[in-house]
Amino acid sequence: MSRSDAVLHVRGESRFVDDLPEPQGLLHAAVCPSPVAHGRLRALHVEEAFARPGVVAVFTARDIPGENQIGTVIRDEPLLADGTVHFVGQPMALIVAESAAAARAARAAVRAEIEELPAILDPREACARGELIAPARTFALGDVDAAWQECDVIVAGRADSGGQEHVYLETQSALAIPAEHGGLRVFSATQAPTATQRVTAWVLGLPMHAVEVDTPRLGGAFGGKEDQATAWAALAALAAYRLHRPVKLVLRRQEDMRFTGKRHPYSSDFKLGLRRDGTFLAYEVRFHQNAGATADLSTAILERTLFHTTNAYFIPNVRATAFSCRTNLPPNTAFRGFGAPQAMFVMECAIAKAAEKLGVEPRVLQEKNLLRDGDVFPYGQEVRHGKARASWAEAEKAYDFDAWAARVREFNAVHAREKKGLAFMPICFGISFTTTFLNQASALVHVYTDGSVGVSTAAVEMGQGVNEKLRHVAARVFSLPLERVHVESTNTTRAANTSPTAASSGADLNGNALLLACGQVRERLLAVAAERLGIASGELRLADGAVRCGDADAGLTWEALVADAYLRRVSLSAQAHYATPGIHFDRGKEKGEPFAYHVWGTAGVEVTLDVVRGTYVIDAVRLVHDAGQSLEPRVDLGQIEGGLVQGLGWMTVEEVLHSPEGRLLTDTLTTYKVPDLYFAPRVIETRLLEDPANPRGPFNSKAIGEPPFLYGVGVYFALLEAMRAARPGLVCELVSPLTPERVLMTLAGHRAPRPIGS
Ligand code: LUZ
Ligand code: MOS
Repeated sequence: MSRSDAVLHVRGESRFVDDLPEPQGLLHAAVCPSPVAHGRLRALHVEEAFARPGVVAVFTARDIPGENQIGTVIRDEPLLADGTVHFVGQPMALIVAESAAAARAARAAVRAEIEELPAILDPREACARGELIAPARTFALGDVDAAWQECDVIVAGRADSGGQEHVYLETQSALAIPAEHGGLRVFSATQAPTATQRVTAWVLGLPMHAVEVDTPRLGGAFGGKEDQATAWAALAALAAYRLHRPVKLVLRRQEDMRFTGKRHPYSSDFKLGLRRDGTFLAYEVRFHQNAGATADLSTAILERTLFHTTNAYFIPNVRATAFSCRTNLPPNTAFRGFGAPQAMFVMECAIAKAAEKLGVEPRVLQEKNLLRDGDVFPYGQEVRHGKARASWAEAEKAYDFDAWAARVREFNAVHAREKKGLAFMPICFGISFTTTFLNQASALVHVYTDGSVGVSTAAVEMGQGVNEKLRHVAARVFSLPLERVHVESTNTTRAANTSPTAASSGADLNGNALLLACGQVRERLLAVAAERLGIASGELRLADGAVRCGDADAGLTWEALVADAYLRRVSLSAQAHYATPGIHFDRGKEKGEPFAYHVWGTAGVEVTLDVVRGTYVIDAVRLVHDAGQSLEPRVDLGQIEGGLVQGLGWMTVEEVLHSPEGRLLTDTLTTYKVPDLYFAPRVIETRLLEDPANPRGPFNSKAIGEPPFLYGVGVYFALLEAMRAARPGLVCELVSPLTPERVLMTLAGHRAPRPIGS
C-alpha cells in the first residue's frame, strides 16, 4: 500500500486516541444509559454509585455549567437526559473513576425512577402521528399527475431498506486535558473537530478559543463520527473541567453499538410509469426515514435522498416527498452515501418491477434511460460532462454483458440446486455538501529551513488516505519527493471554523486549499530565485527538487533556494481558504445547482444462490468507475473495493434488529454479521474511466469516498434474479437486507417478518 500510515498500522505504532501517552492523574469515565426507549425521568439517584470504590464523581444534567445541548442542525438533543428519556442507551449520567472498570462497575448502583411512555419504533407510525423532525419536503419536475395518462405501463410498490452499523475499528473515544486559563485540550476521534470544539464550548459555557480539539487520526468513521463523536468529547471535557484532571472516555464495542445511531432505515412507496418501449415517463415516491429520537443530521440526509431520487436516469416527470420521522431509537446519523443509497434502492426496485411486467431484463430499461448531457435532475441542475452512458458503454465493452448474461443462463439451465443471478448497477453521486456553506476548507503550509514541508488542513485522516493525497498535492506543487512532505494532525488552532471531513469532499476541498497555500509559497520562492539568478520569475519553475529555466537546470537546488529565502526574510509559510465556486440551492423552490460535479460508474454483480439453504456467494463484481485523473490510483482502488463491499454487506448480511421495546438485539459482532474475506466477491474487477478531466478537483481528480458504496446495491437485484430463476413467477417483498434467512423463507413461500424499526 502506498499510504504512509500503513507501515505504522501494521507495526501497531499508529497512535489513536486511546494509544496516546496517559497524562498524570488520568481519570476514566463511563456512561450510564437509559434502560427504556421512552419515559419521564422522575429522579436519578447517584449517591450510591458515588460511594462505590474508585469513583471520583458522578455528573448529571444539573452539573453542566453551560448549555445541555449538542444538536448542531436542530437544537433538540441534550447531552445528558433531563426530564425525559427518548431511546435505550441515551446517556443519563457520567461516572468518573480511577479506572474504567470501576466507572463501569458503579453504573449498576445508579437508580433511575422512570415513568415509561409508549415508544414508537416504526417510521410510518411516527409519520401518521405527525412525529416529524422537520416539515416534509418535495422535489418535483414536470407534471406527474398528467403524465400517468401517457404511460403504457405503471408499476407501484413498497420498498424497505434497513439500518447499518458503522463498525469503525476504533470505537468512539476522547481524552480531555485541563489547560491554562480554565481551557481544555481535547483529543477526539471525530470527523468534525470544529463541531466538537463548538459543542464542547457550549456545554462548558466557554469561548471557543478556550477549547482546542486535536484529531491525530481515526480508526475508521464512515459517517459515524461526523456528528456522533461530539457527545463523548463533551462528556470527557465536562468531567475534566469540573475535576481539574485529565479524563478519558472510550466506548467499548457493545456500548458503541448500543449508544450510537446507524444508517437510517427507510420505508418507501413508489410508482413508476413507462412507455411500452421502456422510456421512463413518470416517477412518484414517498420516503419515510427512520430518524430516531433527535434530528442529528437526519434533515441533511433526507435532502440527499431527494437529490438522488432518480439515480443515473432521466425521468421527465417526478414527484418525490420525504418525511423525517421521529422514533424512539438512537438518533440515526451519517453513513457513507448519506441517504443516497436508500433512494437508489427504491429506484432500482421500481425498475426491477417494471422490467418484470414488460418481460425484459432490467438492464434494458436501465441503459435506455441513462442521463445525457443537457438533461436536468429534478432539482434543476443540468447534466454536464455526464459519464452515465460512457461508463455503461465502457463496462459493456470490457465485460461483454450479453456474453455474461448468456453464461448465467447456461449455468441455470443445467443446475437445479444452485442458481445464478446477474444485475447491473449504474451510479450517480453529487459531490458537494448539500448544505452549501459547508463547502469550504483551509490549509496552512510551512516550509522549514531545511526544505522539508509541514502541512495542516481541515481534513481528518480516517483510513481513507486523504493525508496521502494531500502529500501528493504539496509534493506536486513544490516538485518534491513525497517523503519531504509531512501532514500534521487536524487541530482547531491550525485550521479554524472547518467543515467535517465528509461528503466525499475531504481531498477536494482541502486539496484545493492546500494548492492555493503552496502556490503562494512557490511564487515567493520563484521571486527569490529570479532575483538571485537575474532571470524573470515567469521563466522559472520548480522541478525535481531544483529550479529550472525552461529545460535547463538553473543551478539552484530547492534546499539552497529555501535557505536563501529565509536569509532574505521571505515568509516560508502560507495559509489559504478555498470555497467551491458556483454552487447554490434555493430551498424555497427546491431548485439550484448544489453540486460541483457528479461521480459516475457502472457495475455488474453476479451471485450464486444455494436454493436449498438460502445461502449465496458473490461470484464477481466488475465495474467501470469515473475517478477523474486519480491523485493516487492505489488509494482510490482501496476506496472502491472497500465501499463496494460495505454496500454489498448493507444489502445482504448486515441486519440491525430491535426488540419490540426498542432494545438493540444485534449489539455484538457475533449477532451483527459484518462482511469478511469469505463474504467478499471472489472477483472484483475495476477499471477507471480513462481521462475525464475535472477542473473542480485538485489536479483533475474526483471525489472517491462514498460513490462506490452504491455499486453494492446491485447485489440485491442479482439475488432477486437468482431467486426467480429458482422459482419462476416468485413474488418477493422488496425488503433489504436480503439475508440468507429471508431468501430461504421467501423461496419456501413464507412471508419473512419485517425487522422492527425499519
Ligand atoms: N454531510 C453533510 C454529508 O453534512 N452534508 C452532506 O451533503 C453530506 N453528504 C455526504 C456525506 N456527509
Ligand atoms: Mo459522511 S456519510 O460522514 O461523508
